[in-house]
Amino acid sequence: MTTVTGLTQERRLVTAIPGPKSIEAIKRRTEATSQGLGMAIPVVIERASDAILLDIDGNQIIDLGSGIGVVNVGNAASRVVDRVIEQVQAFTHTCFTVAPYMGYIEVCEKLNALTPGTHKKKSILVNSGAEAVENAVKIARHYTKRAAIVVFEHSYHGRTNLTMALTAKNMPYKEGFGPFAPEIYRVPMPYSFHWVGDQATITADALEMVISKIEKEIGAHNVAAILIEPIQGEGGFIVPPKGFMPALATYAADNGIVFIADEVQTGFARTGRMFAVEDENLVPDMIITAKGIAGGLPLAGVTGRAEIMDSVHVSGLGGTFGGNPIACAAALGAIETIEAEALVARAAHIGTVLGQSLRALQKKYPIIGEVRGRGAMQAIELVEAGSKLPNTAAMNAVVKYCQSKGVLILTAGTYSNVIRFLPPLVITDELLHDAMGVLEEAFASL
Ligand code: PLZ
Repeated sequence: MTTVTGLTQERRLVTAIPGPKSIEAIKRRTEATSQGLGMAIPVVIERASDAILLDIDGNQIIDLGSGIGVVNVGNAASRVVDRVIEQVQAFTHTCFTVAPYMGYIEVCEKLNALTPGTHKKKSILVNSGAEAVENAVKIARHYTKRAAIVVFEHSYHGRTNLTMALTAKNMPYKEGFGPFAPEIYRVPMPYSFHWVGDQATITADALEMVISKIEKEIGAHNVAAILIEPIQGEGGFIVPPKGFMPALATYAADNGIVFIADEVQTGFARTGRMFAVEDENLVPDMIITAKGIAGGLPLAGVTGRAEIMDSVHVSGLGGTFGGNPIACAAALGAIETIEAEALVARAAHIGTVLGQSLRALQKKYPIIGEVRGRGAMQAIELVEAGSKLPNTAAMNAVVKYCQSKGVLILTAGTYSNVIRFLPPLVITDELLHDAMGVLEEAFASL
């Protein structure tokens, strides 16, 4: 694995975290940028390569977040960088709906081929996950001539007005930002850790509740789409019990409802499959991609059945920057990297390594209520020992400790008590073990 920036893949601290240069730079950040923007770690990054971030003080930090599940192929991956340089020298922009170019067409061909299902598919490209979700909803409504959208508890779909309405959690995403878009209906999500019964019972209970809500409170014939994350990301890596999603997809098909999988966080090899829905052989009518699609450049896609995607009139879809040629070149480089470096299998391997370490930790520390996830998308939910009450204080303390030792980890969860692991898929086993060692020290220090 080579990157252009070529940093050695090792953790190395030369100052405290944050170091003096970062402290000065963060003062400028505070002066220049809105406090509405959060910050996971208070260091300023100068370079990055694969799973290592180098800050302006010279510290090398292990990246277990991938910029929220984006640099799956590694930071500054060489195939991405090479193609970007070639493209930026050729041309930077035409607007695809003004004068088309091959990169956009090739990314759509790849999406149509890589997403599940052998039916005829078509795609569009946009700039962000939220914009892709908005377009999927627009297209589903246009196709079905229905308005209602069914979404789930604990879901996250973005920060634009429509996607805030689709997102479940109030703080920090929605507080004070309303009014929200209408015709969004929220239904229960089977969150096994907090529900009662075995997996089969939870699946049956959840399906009964969801379908009853759709039929009694909305009317199935009014529903344009069911929109679901195959594993909920920001909500806390909530994995639905086996059988839940396939049964929903069947219900959707029986009732003329478009079944949409939001694979923004789960997609592009993250879960040990190219797309998480493949785990249950599920074929969604539409699939939303972003984050990992372009190795760090802003790009997102909506891929769906050709008859759905073509139901929109000419010029009904678009946007100035959507599918920018540089982002498309990056996507082709990222997809090539996933294939050439067998990153789907690599994600599964990371899942095994992380899963083993985290379960061993759980045996020693009863505040780890659950270890869950799939592939390189793993999480631990922290509780008050002996209960299922959220332990936000422990989460914050563990994250802070890891940061101070040069390991960047991210949080999540409706109850703000989940630590999530989303490493670049090219991370070495040595770095993973090193990071897990620091995590163990963090729990020991509590
Ligand atoms: N759908 C499933 O995970 C983005 C949000 C980070 P955008 N998740 C990270 C933050 O704090 O804003 C996400 C997602 C799922 C949609 C989105 C939205 O993608 O590219 O951030 O718009």
